[in-house]
Amino acid sequence: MSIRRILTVDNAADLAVLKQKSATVETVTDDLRRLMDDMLETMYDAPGIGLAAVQVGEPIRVIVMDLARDGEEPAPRYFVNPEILTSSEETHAYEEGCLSVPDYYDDVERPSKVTLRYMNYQGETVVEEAEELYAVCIQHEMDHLEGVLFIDHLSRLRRDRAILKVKKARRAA
Ligand code: K1U
Ligand code: ZN
Repeated sequence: MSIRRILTVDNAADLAVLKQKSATVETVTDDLRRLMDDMLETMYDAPGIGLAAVQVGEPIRVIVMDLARDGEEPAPRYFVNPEILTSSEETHAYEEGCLSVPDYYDDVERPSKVTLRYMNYQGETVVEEAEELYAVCIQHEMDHLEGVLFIDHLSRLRRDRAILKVKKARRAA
């Protein structure tokens, strides 16, 4: 397993990749499982609670996630070709972050509950409901598969301010 570099919005070449729409995966192979293992290790190292393959430069429809809290057993989840089947009318605002927009957090409003279908690590099809942080995180990660960042849900002013903040932090580092 290896830790991959996470693409960030302050780098023009990285941003061009992050804005790409990710391609559908044909089958869950050992190569794909190796990528998912690397993604999980990269996410734990960051640290974060979710990661889309495009964030490590692989624009394919794959996501990893672990919502276990400090002190709980790790609970890795793997999503291949996830689709949202239903979304609740009810919405909820949550202060989101993104490893591709380091150290910037802002409120995004999304449906509170979604039903999703995906293939897991074994390539089995799963249909399940997501709510609370799981619903927030899967919608955030699925936006990545469409080339959408959480800051794209903000006003132009707040989005530009976020990118400027990341660029300034990078220059100061
Ligand atoms: O970049 C990403 O897509 C990962 C992102 C996921 C996410 C967080 C919050 C709301 C929606 C989606 C992150 O993991 S940002 C870092 C973070 O939230 C976190 C880091 C350490 C401990 C706990 C949370
Ligand atoms: Zn993100």
